[in-house]
Amino acid sequence: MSEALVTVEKLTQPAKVALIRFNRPKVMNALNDALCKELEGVLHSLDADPEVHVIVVTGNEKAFAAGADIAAMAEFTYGDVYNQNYITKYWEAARSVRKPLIAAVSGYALGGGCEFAMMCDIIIAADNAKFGQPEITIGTIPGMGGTQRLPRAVGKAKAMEWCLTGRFFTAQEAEVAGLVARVVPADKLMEDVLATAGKIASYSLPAVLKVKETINAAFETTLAQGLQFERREFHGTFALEDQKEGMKAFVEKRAPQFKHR
Ligand code: CO8
Repeated sequence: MSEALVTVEKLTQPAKVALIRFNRPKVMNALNDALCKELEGVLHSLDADPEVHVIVVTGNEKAFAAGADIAAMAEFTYGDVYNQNYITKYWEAARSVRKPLIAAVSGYALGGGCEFAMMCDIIIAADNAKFGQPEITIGTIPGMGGTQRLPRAVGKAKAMEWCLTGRFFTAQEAEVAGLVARVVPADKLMEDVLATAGKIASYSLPAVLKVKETINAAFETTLAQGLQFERREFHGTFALEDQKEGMKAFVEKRAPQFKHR
């Protein structure tokens, strides 16, 4: 049997956290169709798994993912990509995940690799990480959201410069620009990411899901609609047992015991 292109572990420490790793080390985790299909299945099943509250995605020390598999893509015709709904076919799965997705980025996150990291909810980068949208250097353009999510994250000036020149940018530049939540020493990346994932997983799951949904609404709505949505969801938390428990525990000066309902 061939080796899995993405590996999955459900961790016990921290609890309720799943760790996905891209596993094509010989080609810098280039994203071919087979890998994308496996990832789609894994994301669907972890999102539906009640034992998992937070999903971490990572690569290896050298590469998170160096983009779409260029050797495979080189042969595609317009008819192939259009008829097969290339990219949309597998990557809508990531967009529909309701649980928090954390990208732990070490090494290269280029093209589709950078774009997948941007689909995640939090990016934590090792200090050796290199991001980039180098599609222009191979005669194409970002196709997995780079031209849309990058300007939303870092503004037009940097998005234009990075997409038009294809220049790789460092973890530090990414942090200053607001693309990544935090930069940490490479040898501490997983420790830091798993501590973050564990903290989120320790909270009430419905409250966590509502935070993700309401923040994402900020990118799809007017301010007035977004505020109204937030207010309704905030009111909605008062129907949760976990809100009662969380506030009661604060008043009683003890740790809350969330039941995720
Ligand atoms: N696709 C296929 N193979 C790759 C890719 C890639 N994206 N990146 C690296 N490899 C392969 C190399 O060909 C090489 O293979 P081999 O050992 O057989 O020669 C191996 O990985 C190691 O790479 P290098 O020898 O080049 O290692 P270096 O350390 O010299 O350089 C780099 C590393 C900088 C990452 C370099 O390999 C590179 O520039 N890679 C291409 C980066 C790129 O242009 N990415 C964008 C691709 S286009 C894209 O992502 C479109 C997005 C929309 C679609 C997404 C759908 C999934």
